Amino acid sequence: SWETVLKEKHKDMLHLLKFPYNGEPPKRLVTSKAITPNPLHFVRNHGGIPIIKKKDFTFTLDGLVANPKTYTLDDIMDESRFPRIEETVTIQCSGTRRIEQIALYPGQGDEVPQAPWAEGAIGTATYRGISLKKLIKDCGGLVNGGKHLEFYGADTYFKDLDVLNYVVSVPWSKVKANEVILAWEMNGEPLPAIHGYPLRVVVMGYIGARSVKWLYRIKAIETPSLAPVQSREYLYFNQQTGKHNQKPTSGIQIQEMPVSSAIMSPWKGHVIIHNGKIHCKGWAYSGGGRWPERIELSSDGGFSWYEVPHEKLSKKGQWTWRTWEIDLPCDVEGWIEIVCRCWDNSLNTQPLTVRSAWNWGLHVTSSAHRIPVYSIN
Ligand code: MTE
Ligand code: MO
Repeated sequence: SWETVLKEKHKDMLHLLKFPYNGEPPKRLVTSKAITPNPLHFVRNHGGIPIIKKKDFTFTLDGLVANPKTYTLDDIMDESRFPRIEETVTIQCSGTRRIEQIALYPGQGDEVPQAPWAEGAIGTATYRGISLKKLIKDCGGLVNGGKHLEFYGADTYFKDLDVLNYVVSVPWSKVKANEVILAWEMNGEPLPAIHGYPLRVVVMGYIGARSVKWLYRIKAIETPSLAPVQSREYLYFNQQTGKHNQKPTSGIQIQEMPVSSAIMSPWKGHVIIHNGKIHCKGWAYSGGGRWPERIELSSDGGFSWYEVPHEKLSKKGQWTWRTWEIDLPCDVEGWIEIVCRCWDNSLNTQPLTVRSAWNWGLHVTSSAHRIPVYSIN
């Protein structure tokens, strides 16, 4: 599986964890393109990387559907049965920018839970596949109270003392809206093994955790999945919940990410020589089909804000991030704090401090991004 990492990923990927493999692109490359090249797309795994041959692959749709069926990849790709769709989608892990919450974590140093993601646990690709809705129809539709679709990944991981497959679910309403794709192609290439070859789910506008890789089964069920990834991980707790009183019922299942953004250049601690302007670049994203409408930067810690000019924003898309650049006016010397915040098309914006969004589990670090830098003249 390490060979797969070396073969498929860019040589400068930051390997956060070797097993299960978790990696993100280095800061200077996160926003080098509005569509992330495959070798630079972040990778989030809970277990190993299954190597599945196309000829050995079958996939079953069962549970609360009228006629459960098993398909080969050729069946799924048969254009006379299922129209193909192509969609550019940003996948963001709800752990993105977790390092900023870790910095405030009381157990820092000894037991930091979860992967220490920086700003690169987000990537954008054009996926080709079919709408899951068509496949449900092909199986005669949902019956007997079927309301959620549970996805099974072929990889396994340890949870407590059990060996489990990766399993999560999404509600039927999401599938019905044609916002769930079964994809075999990523940016014009077959899915890389590390991203789920031969078939993965892509759920538009939901956190990455719902986009199951190495898909081998979909089961129609009545309630959200009871599997641990859905019911015990990826929960958003409140400020009163900690290690002593954590229970799944006190967390909200994270589905759509709120609006967020990140400054990818300059870097924290950089020493800059500026003559009134600092060149900055980064990304902004909002979940649930909302998109970044306005991005603002401050060079004085958030007292005055400048809007990124529209021509410096990448194209708007319902399911995608926007990358941006700005020559940020700066009349501060010495200690400078660059801050970025985004407004989405529903006029949601970001909390101003990490502390105000801090939560047990260290998910959804969506506060305005703050980069302290220094200037010399
Ligand atoms: N699918 C399987 N089978 N196993 C996994 O561990 N991780 C999920 C999701 N799908 C995962 C999975 C999580 S938490 C994220 S953020 C995305 O995959 C990341 O997708 P990527 O690795 O293609 O970037
Ligand atoms: Mo994730």
